[in-house]
Amino acid sequence: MPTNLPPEYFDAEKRYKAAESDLERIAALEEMLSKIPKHKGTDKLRADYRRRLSKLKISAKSKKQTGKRNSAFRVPREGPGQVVVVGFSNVGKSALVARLTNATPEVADTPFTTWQPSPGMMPVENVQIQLVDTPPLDRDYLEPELFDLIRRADIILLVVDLQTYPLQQLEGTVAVLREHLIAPKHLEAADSDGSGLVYVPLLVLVNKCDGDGCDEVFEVFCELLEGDWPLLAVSVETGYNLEILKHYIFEQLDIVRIYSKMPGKEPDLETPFVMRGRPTLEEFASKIHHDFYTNLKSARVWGSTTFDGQQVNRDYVLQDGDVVELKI
Ligand SMILES: Nc1nc2c(ncn2[C@@H]2O[C@H](COP(=O)(O)OP(=O)(O)OP(=O)(O)O)[C@@H](O)[C@H]2O)c(=O)[nH]1
Ligand SMILES: [Mg+2]
Repeated sequence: MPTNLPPEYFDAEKRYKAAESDLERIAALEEMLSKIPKHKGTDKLRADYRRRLSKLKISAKSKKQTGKRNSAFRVPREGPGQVVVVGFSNVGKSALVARLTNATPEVADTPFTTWQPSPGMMPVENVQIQLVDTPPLDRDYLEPELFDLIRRADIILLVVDLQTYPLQQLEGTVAVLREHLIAPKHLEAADSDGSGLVYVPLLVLVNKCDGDGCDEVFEVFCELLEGDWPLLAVSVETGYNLEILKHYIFEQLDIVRIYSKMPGKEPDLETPFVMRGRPTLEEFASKIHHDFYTNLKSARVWGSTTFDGQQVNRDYVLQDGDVVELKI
């Protein structure tokens, strides 16, 4: 055993020995490998570990194929939209979800910390939007179900680290997504070979925009970037631009908040019914209760495009902030 191994190697080795699953063993072994200095004296050790790693990966894959599907990768939707945070390792995905939501995913400066998706709810204005942290996409073995989750996302937040080759990270992440038939929505019109692809709205978050000279580095990044990308420089650490991010997500989801009112009573303006797009009165009624949908006699609306208490039809298109009184 070479004597010049760093302490991080031994931490990873401890995790390897304590691991209870192949996936944990793979993560620990990958980290051990990345911590071994590359020189002649370590050639044999590294080759031996690589062999062990590939055996483990084959075993993990075959177990996956025969075993039952991994339910941790099926994240039930909550709230008006599911926003999935993706990117390479160590870019700050978990830190972002931990900062903006009630979830507490592990944040660490060692690579490959996150193993499973974990959702949290992010308050924006008076609604809660779901953000989902995910394992890094630069891992050798990736759960196919991870891509099902990303494919169904309402918005993908693609995080890169401004301080570590952000351009390569962006290209690399987009390439991994594309291999799994996921592409950014804004490229759809120009895509000449888009057969089979699912286009998902995507925002690039250029994280770790803190520290000396980060504005200039961000400028250079933008200059080198080809094409028009929706992107936002942020710092999870300092909170820079995170309010803008929250409102961007809110706008992108096209959220419409409707407040219901009982006849003769004041509306409850604290807790809206949250819908998206251009919901009709009928759709709102069915969201409240099936009886309202089937037996609706009349409805009145207080809102920006109506006069107070105006009677409306079932096909009236509701606006954000409308107060609705249903009668059955
Ligand atoms: N300077 C700086 N460091 C940050 C920022 N955001 C996250 N970090 C640090 O970056 C490291 C990695 O953060 P994580 O949130 O664990 O990264 P991740 O993308 O979830 O990593 P994986 O789970 O391995 O995919 C941690 O040490 C964080 O404290 C930031 O805005 N600025
Ligand atoms: Mg993480």
